[in-house]
Amino acid sequence: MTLEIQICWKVKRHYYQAMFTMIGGGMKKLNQSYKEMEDVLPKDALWLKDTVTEIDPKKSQVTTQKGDTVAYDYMVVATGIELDFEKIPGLLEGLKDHRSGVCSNYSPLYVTKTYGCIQRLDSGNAIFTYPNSPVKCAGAPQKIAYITADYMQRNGRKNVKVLYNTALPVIFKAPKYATSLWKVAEKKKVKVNLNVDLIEVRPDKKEAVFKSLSKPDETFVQEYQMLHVCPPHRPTPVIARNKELSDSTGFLAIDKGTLQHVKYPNIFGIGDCTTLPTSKTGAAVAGQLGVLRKNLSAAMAGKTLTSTYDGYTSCPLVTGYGSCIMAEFDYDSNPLETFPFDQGVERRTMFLMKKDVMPQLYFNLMLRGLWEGPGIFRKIMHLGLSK
Ligand code: UQ1
Repeated sequence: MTLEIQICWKVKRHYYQAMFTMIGGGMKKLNQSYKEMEDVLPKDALWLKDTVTEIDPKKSQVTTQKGDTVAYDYMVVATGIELDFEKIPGLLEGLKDHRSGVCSNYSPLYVTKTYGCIQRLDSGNAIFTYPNSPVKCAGAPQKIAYITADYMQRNGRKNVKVLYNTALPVIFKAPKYATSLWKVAEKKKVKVNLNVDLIEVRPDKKEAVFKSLSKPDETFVQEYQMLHVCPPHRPTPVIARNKELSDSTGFLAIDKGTLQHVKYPNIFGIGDCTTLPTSKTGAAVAGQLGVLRKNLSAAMAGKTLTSTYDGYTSCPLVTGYGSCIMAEFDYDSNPLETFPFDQGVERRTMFLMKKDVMPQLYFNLMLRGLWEGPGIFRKIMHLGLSK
């Protein structure tokens, strides 16, 4: 049997989005975060420079924007998640205006604006928001708050007040790291407001409007000098409107252990487009890769699927210029730490891992299929004593 792999994706640049926080903090440049798509795709796969507009799982075929029909025997869906800047009135207007103080590390279009906002900030409120929707890299909205607070402390700018306004009822999903982050916030004088959702930006007045999620009828207005927004996210329409493939949330309905579609055994899913109940990160994708490789191969060989994803995800929580808490946890938010020391404390080594090692690991190993997450190292470092 010959195996033909087709990749259907129109975008010409491939970004390592995990670097965007570092770009926002002025520690990396945008041109370090991407490579041209043709340089990262496997040479022996056929690249269709097109977009899938419809999937017909009953016929095992997809339709593309150019109007072609492409049949498949097996399909891996990796359509990611979309940013919904439009959902918040005034946000795009603020982002597009260079002097507005409104920025977002979430898009390559705006990430280069953030560091200028930090550098110019000398008084007033710096507000950082987390929306009322699933997001990619759930730590990113607060990492940039700590980086900004650190910049203010290092430069003696005492008149700046840093606020982290999150729609979530917790500072972080995994309790172990939540405890650490409350301490970081206190030390860095970052005021954390839970259960508050950004609903409008008024760039002309430099005002942000929030809704209280615990008291739904209540809204309040805060002035800002700097406003960093994590926009609401939405599932990709090609999956969300396909009721055969998605669940009620609009994400690809796959088995949380095997990564196989719940109705169509010749479809698998990976990453942000799926219903996998874990934090959406690049590290989670790394953890899913090995399971996908083994189970897809088994399915293609007509064998039973034996590999199970445990929900592994990791979030390098950068807490300033030189410190990082390396959170790693599973579906149940239990720590799954790689290193034989407590990763719940801020460390310079973990900061250097995040800044210098991870991009290399990603571009040189993971994109070549040679990195399936640190699980194997975790076992070696713990010498089989723990998980
Ligand atoms: C990881 O595997 C990974 O993929 C290359 C990242 O980039 C998105 C990460 O940020 C992290 C933290 C991991 C996990 C690896 C280790 C060694 C903790």
